[in-house]
Amino acid sequence: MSPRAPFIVIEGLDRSGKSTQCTTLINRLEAAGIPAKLLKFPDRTTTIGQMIDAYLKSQSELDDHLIHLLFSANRWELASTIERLLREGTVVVCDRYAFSGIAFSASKGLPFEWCRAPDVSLPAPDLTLFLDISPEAAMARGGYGEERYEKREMQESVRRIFVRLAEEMNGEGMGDSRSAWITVDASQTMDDVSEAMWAHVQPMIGGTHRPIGRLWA
Ligand code: Z5A
Ligand code: MG
Repeated sequence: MSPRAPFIVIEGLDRSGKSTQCTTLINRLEAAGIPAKLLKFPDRTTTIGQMIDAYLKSQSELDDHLIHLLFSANRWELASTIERLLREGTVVVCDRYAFSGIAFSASKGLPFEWCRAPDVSLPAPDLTLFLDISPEAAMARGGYGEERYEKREMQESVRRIFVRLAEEMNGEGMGDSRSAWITVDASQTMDDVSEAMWAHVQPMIGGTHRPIGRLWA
């Protein structure tokens, strides 16, 4: 049986350069002749995604629990597509995933385990690259402050929860859903960040015979 492609998630704080680096990574994979697909969460194009978009732009108000469930539902909308692509041999690169879901909602005060529950059993990434940057350095970058979560206290709390998730993902007790979580210093130049990421992606591009994992299951 031919190997399946790896599932790579890019996470990080706001303005850490996730979208920039996802595009660079996809271009690099395609230039090497490797089929690759970029997905982004929230996917604002679906009906659920449009509700999330209106909420993020403060055009609508939703209960904190409800918006959390919509973010998760937005991932489940694409779960079977992710699995199909991986089995077909297409590397899936995902701009944010369930970790953002937990980090942002728990920062608003919702219980951590309640936040995790709806994402349990989603396809698990084989590699999560976490772009780490201080909230101060992120704020100095373009576009900061236009959406509702782009406030300093929120970003500091989000960062603490990402650190907790990182420890868990690399820890014992994750069973089959254990996957590598690598923290990358996102305050470097764009080229240095993409080189640091490539060093972890390149060894995976031949594919894997490991079954697709289930997140936290
Ligand atoms: N959210 C949630 O609550 N629950 C969930 O389940 C999910 C998300 C999935 C929107 O996300 C919000 O949804 C987000 C989390 C919440 N909350 N907030 N705030 P989004 O992913 O759509 O957000 P975005 O609008 O794409 O912004 P971003 O992701 O925060 O930015 P980024 O992708 O990390 O950065 P970038 O766009 O690549 O770069 C930002 C700027 O910095 C740009 O001008 C670049 O040219 C510059 N840049 C990038 N890299 C560098 C370096 N290395 N040096 C200097 N300048 C750089
Ligand atoms: Mg982005």
